[in-house]
Amino acid sequence: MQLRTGPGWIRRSLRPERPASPGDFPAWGRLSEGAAIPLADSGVGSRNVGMTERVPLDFPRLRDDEMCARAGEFRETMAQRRTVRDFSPDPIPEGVVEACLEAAGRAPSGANQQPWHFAVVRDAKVKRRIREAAEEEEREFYESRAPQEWLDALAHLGTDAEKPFLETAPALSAIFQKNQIAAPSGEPVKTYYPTESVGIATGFLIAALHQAGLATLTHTPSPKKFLNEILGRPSTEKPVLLLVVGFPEVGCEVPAISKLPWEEIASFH
Ligand code: IYR
Repeated sequence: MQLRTGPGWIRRSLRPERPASPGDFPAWGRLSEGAAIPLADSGVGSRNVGMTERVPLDFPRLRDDEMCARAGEFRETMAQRRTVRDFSPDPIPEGVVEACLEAAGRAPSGANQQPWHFAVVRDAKVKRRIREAAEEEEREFYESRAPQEWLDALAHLGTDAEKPFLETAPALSAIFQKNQIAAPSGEPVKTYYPTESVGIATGFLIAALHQAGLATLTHTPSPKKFLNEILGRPSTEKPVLLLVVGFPEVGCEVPAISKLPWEEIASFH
């Protein structure tokens, strides 16, 4: 049984509640043969208070060859990911973004505080307001705020203050970082490693959207406080970035950039 102990806080009773099999309880899904994972807010992963119950870990141990195959397949999938700036207005099938957000919400976080909020915008009028506010910031950035060194570093991307994709793309996800959350008493408590946690969850989200067949752009107008106002988010939440989500425009081109070989980004000790 779940006990609500305060706004957004859930405490699990100490009696384990595992379903007999994944099919017996719709909130549980199959990760792979024999591995049941809780998908919805079943208490596992929510904001527990105090020491929680322990449950056995479902961890399917793969054969060595399958591990290699899967690692290679994921590498190929991720190698296909490109940041897109020209979006088609094609709508995203129902449920895709929602499932990807659920995947993002499975990211690890400091003290499992899950210090993130993803505000998804699909309404044309709200997208327009965001575009107008973002372009105002961007004009200042490109005309005066950005040092020449920064503009030089960006030159190869061909970006400017015009952000039509903020209206063309079918969805935007504004990602907010919570530097504090409410304790069961209602008192604000500090979150730990919120920047790292939100970065990891954002990575999960980008990977999930990509493997679901969607393109993204990590857009970072600066400053972004206008997002709190337009989306009605509290001032305690820091807007981190705007993820633009959709399909590339037909004939979309991307800069011919390359990624460093893995030998250059990793070392073994
Ligand atoms: N926010 C600006 C500038 C910009 C900054 C970085 I760092 C980029 O990788 C790309 C663009 C813009 O969105 O145009």
